Order: sequence, then structure tokens, then C-alpha cells
Amino acid sequence: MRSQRLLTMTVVTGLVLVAACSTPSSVTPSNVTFDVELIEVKGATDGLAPPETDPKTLSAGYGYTAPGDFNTDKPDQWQVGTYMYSPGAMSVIQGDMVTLRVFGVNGDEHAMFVRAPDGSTVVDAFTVNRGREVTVTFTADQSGHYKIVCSSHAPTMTADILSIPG
Ligand SMILES: [Cu+2]
Repeated sequence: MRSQRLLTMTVVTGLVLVAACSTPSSVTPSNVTFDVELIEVKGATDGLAPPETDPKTLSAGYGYTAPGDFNTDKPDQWQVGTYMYSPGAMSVIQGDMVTLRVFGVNGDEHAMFVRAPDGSTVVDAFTVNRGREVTVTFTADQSGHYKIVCSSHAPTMTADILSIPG
């Protein structure tokens, strides 16, 4: 009887310890740095009909060179492209001091800013030119999605920084 009670107490204690250990622990905000490249990707084909809508009318970030203009040796060939951030999605802990080291690879000029989840601007307009690195910082004091926006190539050239409560 006594050993059965001891066994029961041991099992209960073990379950309490397991429950305590599986409870998520909080994460302390810290300093995080992301290296973000401004790049352009392109694709060409002569195996598909050209798009009915010129992609450039959909976004200033899209490029399009129509059949006949792209390759005179292959009159059916056409090319499409887009500017993008690499990486395009990042995550931080709410409260992190975020540093973005932004480097321009493709595109002569990108006019950028960073928008907070509540719509306010946390990094005012700055410009990144090809071959230049610009560093900006902000504190991610809100939870939700921060957006790095390129006004030059709107609306599609954006990156997302998800701020997760610690
Ligand atoms: Cu851009």
C-alpha cells in the first residue's frame, strides 16, 4: 500500500515536471541583422503565347520585352522579369532591434521605406542604388507584419518581416 502511494506520487510529480518543461518559455528581444539584396529575375520563352496583358501595366516592378523586340533571331521569343527582395520573408521577436543591410544588385535605384503593422512608417524614405549598401535600423515594438516597400517598383516589390510576440 505504501509503495503504491509512493509510486503514485512519483508519477504525479513526473507529470507536473513534464507539463512545466513543455510550457513555452519567453524569448528575450535582442539585436538582429538581415542582409537584404535587391535583385531582378528574368525568364524567356518562345514556347508560350505572349501574355494578353502587358505585365508592366500590373506593376512597375515587372519587366516585359515583347516578341520581336527581345530576340531578332527568334521572333516568337519574349521575356518577363521582376524586381524582388532576397530574402523576401523574415521573422523577428517583438522588441528586437532590427538592422537591415540593404545592397543594390539589380536596378539603378530603389526608393524604399519600412512600414509597421499599424501602417505607420518606422524607417523614412531612403534610396539604394546599384552597388551601394545602405544600413537602416528600427525597433520592432509591434507584433504583426512589417513591410519593406520599394516605391519605385510598386506594388510588387515588397518584403515581409513577421514580428512574433516573445
Ligand atoms: Cu525597387
